Amino acid sequence: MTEQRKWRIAVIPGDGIGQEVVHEGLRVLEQMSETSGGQFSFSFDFFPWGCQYYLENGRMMAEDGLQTLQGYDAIYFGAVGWPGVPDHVSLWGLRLAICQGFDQWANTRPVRFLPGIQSRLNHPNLESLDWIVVRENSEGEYAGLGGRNLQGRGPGKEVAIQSALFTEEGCERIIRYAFELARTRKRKKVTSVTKSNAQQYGMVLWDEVFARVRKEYPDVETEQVLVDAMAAQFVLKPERLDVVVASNLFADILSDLGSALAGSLGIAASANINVERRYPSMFEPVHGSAPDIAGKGIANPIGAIGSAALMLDHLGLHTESQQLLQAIDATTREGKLTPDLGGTCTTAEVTDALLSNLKQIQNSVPSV
Ligand code: GGG
Repeated sequence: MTEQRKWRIAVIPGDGIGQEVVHEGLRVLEQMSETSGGQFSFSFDFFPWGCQYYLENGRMMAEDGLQTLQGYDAIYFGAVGWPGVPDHVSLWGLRLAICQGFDQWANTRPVRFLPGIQSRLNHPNLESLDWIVVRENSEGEYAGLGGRNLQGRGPGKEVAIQSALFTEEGCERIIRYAFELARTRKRKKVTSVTKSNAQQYGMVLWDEVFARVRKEYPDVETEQVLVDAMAAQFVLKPERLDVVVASNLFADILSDLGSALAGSLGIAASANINVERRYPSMFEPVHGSAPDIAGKGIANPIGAIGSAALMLDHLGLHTESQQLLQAIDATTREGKLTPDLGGTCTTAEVTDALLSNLKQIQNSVPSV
């Protein structure tokens, strides 16, 4: 464990089911701190930012929001987006403002096939599947470069340009991150995903950087695949996957596919990392605010709780992070599932079961 024992966490539940699942993640973190016997603790400060805040204040977060968040050890985030506020306004005003403002350039999204969950894949060895999507999180198609013009020419004449930004530095740091991550894993393989046959500037640059960096990692197997073929590989040859690195947009889409194949978007966790630790990193479930089920008490808390496990790992609580992942596995294994996974449990019932599994796991570990 690291020296630091008390962490200040900024909590932004955001919109819709973000509120519900973050509440569950906090229950887990609170129990962990209580059962640590004073070894570590968290203090949580809540920020009411999101679409309701926008409707009341004309902005998604406080004007000095980034300055305020800067002082925290980590950010625990729910979801953003709600009918009545255009999606691009809510996304850019909150999630992207934080990810880009804090240069959280590495977005890791593990795809885990959990026991007791019916996968959409017909695969003989589902529990052996385990891959992680590494999303470039600072530029690419999300650079926000472009504009709309020529409205003055009259109806039907408008033009919109949306440019993707690929910098050599941006490509290199995320590709290197993927290689370093692969080195910590059993399979030690990095698959780089682009569409460089069609995107002949930015993605060719990405491919060239990948070809250069891979030479420094002769111990890591590599593969370069076009995004369309990669989508097929997710479904048809998932055992070939280990670390999959891709641009902002491609990795977003592929990671949704991965978690849907694993059973539901509700189980997918993610970490937005400022690798240099100049700024706080942010941990959030991959899923959005899900207005269709918000307020019903049936949202799946596993994505948010898994994100809390990623946060623990980032803070140096590696054993606790592993224990939490084991508790997630134990809970799905015993069939404590929300309706998105074919179960009948409420959000709170899944967390109740998980908290009790976590206690058992912690008690079975001899203390040192
Ligand atoms: N917790 C993730 C979240 O709220 N996502 C909302 C969303 O629409 N994200 C799109 C993106 O970040 O690419």
